[in-house]
Amino acid sequence: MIKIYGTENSRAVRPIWTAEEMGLDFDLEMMPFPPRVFMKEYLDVNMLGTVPYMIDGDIKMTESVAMCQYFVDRYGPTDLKVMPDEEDYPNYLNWLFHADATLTFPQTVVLRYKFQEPGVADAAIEGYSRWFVSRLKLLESSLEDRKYLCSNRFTIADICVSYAINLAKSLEIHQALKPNIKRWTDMLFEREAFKKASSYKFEQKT
Ligand SMILES: N[C@@H](CCC(=O)N[C@@H](CS)C(=O)NCC(=O)O)C(=O)O
Repeated sequence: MIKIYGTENSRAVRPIWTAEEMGLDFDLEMMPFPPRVFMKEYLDVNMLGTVPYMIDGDIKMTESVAMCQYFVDRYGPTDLKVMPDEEDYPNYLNWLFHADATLTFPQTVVLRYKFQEPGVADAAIEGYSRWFVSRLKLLESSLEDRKYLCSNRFTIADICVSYAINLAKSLEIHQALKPNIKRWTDMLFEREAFKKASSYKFEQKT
């Protein structure tokens, strides 16, 4: 049985959403955030203390986008995956990497200095928020003439990239909701599997 460790509103939404879309059976452990502070025993499971973390038999993974790729590759066939012989395959790969290497990277600085260490580096909040918004150019212009990012259908590229917009809402970076991005995420976040993936909460044991 697949086991996923997560926290609310974290990148864990990506593999959970993918698993829900595919109807996979999985066991989910929701924790308080950040688990390395509020659930120290989690460091015995994942030494990095980050979420998500996924275990499937002997397989252990720490990267949310890679988990989505693993699910569609290992447990497909599914339309959520773009095949190497499809025209949009290079775009699919590019979006999967773009999701973190370009988009969520500046957001993590905002998260840290806005909510975790307020007062330590206030200038970084504004600077990295602006930098993030300027990095949305490619996404906004790509969505000008298409409903989904790749192959005219919903894929894990949409799941992985839209997490950055979900996070922007939590970080109160309202400028991220450019017209095409807003239309696209309004549609994606209405999916039942997304609503279910976002509904899982940590419950304190009494
Ligand atoms: N590359 C990892 C990043 C994981 C990551 O940094 N997750 C954040 C939450 S979205 C986290 O665990 N932060 C808490 C911490 O670093 O202690 C992924 O995409 O899964």
